[in-house]
Amino acid sequence: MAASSLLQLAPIGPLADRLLRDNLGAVRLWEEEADWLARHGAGVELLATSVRRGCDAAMMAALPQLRAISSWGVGYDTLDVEAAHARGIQVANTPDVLDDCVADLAWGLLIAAARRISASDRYVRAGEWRDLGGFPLTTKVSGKRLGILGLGRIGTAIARRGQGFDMQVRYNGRSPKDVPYGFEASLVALAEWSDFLVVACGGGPETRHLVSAEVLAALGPRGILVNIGRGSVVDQAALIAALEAGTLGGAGLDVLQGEPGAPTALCHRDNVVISPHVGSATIETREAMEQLVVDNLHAFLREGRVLTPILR
Ligand code: 8YV
Repeated sequence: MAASSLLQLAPIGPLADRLLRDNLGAVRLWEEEADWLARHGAGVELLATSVRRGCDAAMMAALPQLRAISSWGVGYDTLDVEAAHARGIQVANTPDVLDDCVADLAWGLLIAAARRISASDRYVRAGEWRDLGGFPLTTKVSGKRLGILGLGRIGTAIARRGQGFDMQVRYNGRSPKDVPYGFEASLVALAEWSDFLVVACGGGPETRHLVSAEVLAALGPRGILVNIGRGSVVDQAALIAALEAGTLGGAGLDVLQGEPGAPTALCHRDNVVISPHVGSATIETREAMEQLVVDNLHAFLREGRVLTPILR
């Protein structure tokens, strides 16, 4: 393979960056001259990118010989998969290896929001435990009803953990699956039934604002929303309005519209817990994701097929 055949659009992580350069001769676009694409784009056959950097149709058009894209991250809302498939370009993401960590964080946020762990931690640190006495009562988690929007790999890992908390689990998604959890064809009906509604679907136009004002109203003043999918799935203005009106009980959010950063209207609320999009952000999982970016390219070079293709 010629050295210029593999193009890396942006840094991915220390392991992937090193292996892509040392073992696969990747050209790092961000270290090249501004006209590198125009001069060498025609020779690029393989592309490494990430869900953060993405790859749009314009980039693909600049790479007429492109055959495979290997992207870091399970999400593909920033990749034009349709444009790639229309040209027969295989696109790989990094599923499976992050399921456990994202599901763990969903549960962390769910419990933190219900039991107000962050608020009670602030209470202790501010000396209020000593000065004011006991913390206000919070909401029980075990034995409640768990609704999941998007029962893919991550949603399933969240559901499995729900059994350890003696929860009933139902879900909503594109279609019912052969699973031991009830399917609710309507998201409003699922929200009405749920004590906790966890968003575990991907982003993009298909899922934009699925969690609407109506869904939040159905979840209700004792209901808690958790989002570890994408900020775009939730109508954030409606979420803020519902929290302000007290028509929603609380929220645990790893992803937000307009991230990085969070609106003050969410930051100052004790019934909201926010983490900075860290679902997969553990040493072990990030390493596995980076390795899979590299393995997908090796598999394509060896067998003409990436290991974990996005099938649409
Ligand atoms: C990343 C993710 O943490 O894989 C994804 O799609 O959302 C996460 O694993 C995120 O993309 C970091 O920016």
